[in-house]
Amino acid sequence: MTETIRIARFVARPVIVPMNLPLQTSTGAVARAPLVLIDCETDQGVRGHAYLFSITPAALRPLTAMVGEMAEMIAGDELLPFEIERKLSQRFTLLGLAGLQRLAQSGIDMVAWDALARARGLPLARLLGGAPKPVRAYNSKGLGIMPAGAAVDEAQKLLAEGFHAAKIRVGRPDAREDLNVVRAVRKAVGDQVTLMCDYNQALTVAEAISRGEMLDDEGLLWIEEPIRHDDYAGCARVADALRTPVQIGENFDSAFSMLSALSAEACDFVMPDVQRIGGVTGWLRAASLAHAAGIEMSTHLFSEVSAHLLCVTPTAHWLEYVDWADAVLATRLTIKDGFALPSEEPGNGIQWDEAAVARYLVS
Ligand code: SMN
Ligand code: MG
Repeated sequence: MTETIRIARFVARPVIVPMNLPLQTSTGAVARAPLVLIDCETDQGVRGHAYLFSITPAALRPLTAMVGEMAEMIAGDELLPFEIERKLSQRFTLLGLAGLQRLAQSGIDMVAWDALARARGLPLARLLGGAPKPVRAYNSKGLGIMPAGAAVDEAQKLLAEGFHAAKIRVGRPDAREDLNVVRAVRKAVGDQVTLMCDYNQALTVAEAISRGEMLDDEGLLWIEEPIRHDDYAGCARVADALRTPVQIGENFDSAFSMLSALSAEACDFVMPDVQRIGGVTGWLRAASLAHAAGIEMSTHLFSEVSAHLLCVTPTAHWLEYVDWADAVLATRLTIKDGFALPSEEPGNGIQWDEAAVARYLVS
């Protein structure tokens, strides 16, 4: 007999935590991580955990409030992520399933799946029908926009943490500066290391093509978000013009957006973000699309949950590793020889360090 598990309550707490390395992108700096820590307690007292990243502190309180309002709509319901998704998507259709609404709903979904995994005593990957296994990972927590010398030092530091891959942020005002940095890092780390680059939407289509051609012989695994994220026709022109694969996806706000991108042949690889694609549920739907399209799928931020998700992704490519929630986590994703090792502990790998949470709580 399967027991029915019900949602007793949710708790959403805003924190702003220090980052080990601040990150300068072409569109702004991320120096502290504003996070909404979400707990979901079942009627049997099991607690699930997940967090959202509001990117800017300005969005932290509204996002926390949104999670709280949404949580009230499903308190007492059976703990069934697909049913929760159906209910919340219906209730919010007229407002629009995007922006903070989307993040909040993804957070509710992630924490619901975690509570379910813990209630069943299974790691998330096993609950989803797979098993925790090593996933290829790149260290993405640094290599922001910085001078070549600093980038070389930082690349060596990032690789020394057990990685064989790292991502360089590009989009400096002078294109030659980007090229100098990519070449300096390549020279310092050698040919065996995998390097990607990320423009964070900085360019026009014409700039993306000329700057992309400039980087085409540098052996980069991908060029990420060269232009505005939702200009799929423009992305397709860029992808068509370049030999280096074009990567997009962190801004897909559902599997439907990803389908539009794939239909437009906007990119060579995809990397949905679990807090935008619709949590674990949205991820599974996107993973099926990538499988059907025969396209490699990587993750974006949220390394702990994402490591489990890659284990059940048919076209799993790379895990993006960042440690931005570390200050409030009691657990750490294990990194070894270029791979992340999701754990066999029940749940998604997230456990709060409550003393640290108390320290960084935004009142
Ligand atoms: C990124 C996204 C959001 C915050 C910081 C950095 C970047 C990445 O686009 O892909 O890591
Ligand atoms: Mg990116």
